[in-house]
Amino acid sequence: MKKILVTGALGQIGSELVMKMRDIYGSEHVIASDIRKNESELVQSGPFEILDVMDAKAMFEIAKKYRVDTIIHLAALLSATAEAKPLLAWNLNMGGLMNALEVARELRCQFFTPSSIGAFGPTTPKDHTPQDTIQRPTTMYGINKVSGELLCDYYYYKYGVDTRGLRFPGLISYVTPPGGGTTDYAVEIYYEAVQKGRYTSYIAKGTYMDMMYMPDALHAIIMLMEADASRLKHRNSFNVTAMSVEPEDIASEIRKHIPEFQMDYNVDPVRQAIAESWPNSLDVTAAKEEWGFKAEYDLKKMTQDMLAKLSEKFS
Ligand code: AKB
Repeated sequence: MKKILVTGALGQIGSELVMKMRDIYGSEHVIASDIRKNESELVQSGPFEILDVMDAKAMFEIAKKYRVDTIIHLAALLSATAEAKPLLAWNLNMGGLMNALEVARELRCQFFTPSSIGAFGPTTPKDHTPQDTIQRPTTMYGINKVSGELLCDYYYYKYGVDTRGLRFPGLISYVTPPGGGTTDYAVEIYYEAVQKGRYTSYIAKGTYMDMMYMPDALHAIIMLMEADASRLKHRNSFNVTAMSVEPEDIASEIRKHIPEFQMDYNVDPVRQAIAESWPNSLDVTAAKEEWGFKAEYDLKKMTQDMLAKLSEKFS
């Protein structure tokens, strides 16, 4: 049975991934860690350690103490925050990743860290963006993600560390809101539709970006980590997505359930520029062929579920 250390466990992905992995592998087999602690079920339901990923020694000690054989490294700043604090982003996103890879190398752990659609840039083909293509991002976050992909491949080729990764699109969930991302609007729109019946979008009408519902993202991480290594031609990182949407697409889908829902725009130039530098839609052929990626939720199914779950949450 795997013994897994998750960094950034209280974040948007970690807070759901830890619970799902505890169901699959057993509570004692999934060690959650984050720079802070809270009163959530995650902290109560299994091992939890306070860990600043910049502290290499502390990370090594925790991994050794629990004899982990898998590291899921999630602690990182998202795109808009990274753009506002580029130096901190470089230090945390790259320093944390390097520390985690070193622990994986020393303790012979399997390794996962997410990349992003942010790893692409304005010179990348925008539609059906291929798996292997131009990656010249113009954001600090994107530079971190491309460097991270290369670094993870380097640890695989040079040291034989079993590194695997996914290029995530915007992830939508009703459990833990994201913070500081460019695609966050696609989560906020559902919260505000349910709570206020209206939303002001900071991303302009007609701006397409890829999105995916959290259950599909969690399933994809687990499938990739369980995939037969001999089938993997790529490692870091696989394109994955479930839908390519713009704000009006989400608004129209919401109106099928909340007909009075209204949306207007107050475009944020910083996040709009980031969005425009990213692809409209990714090609996921490599993920399908090499480890059977499949998303269950399209915009319609995701909207039904998001609105039902949020209505329950705020009733
Ligand atoms: C962000 O918007 O920064 C993230 C991402 C697409 O990587 N959600």
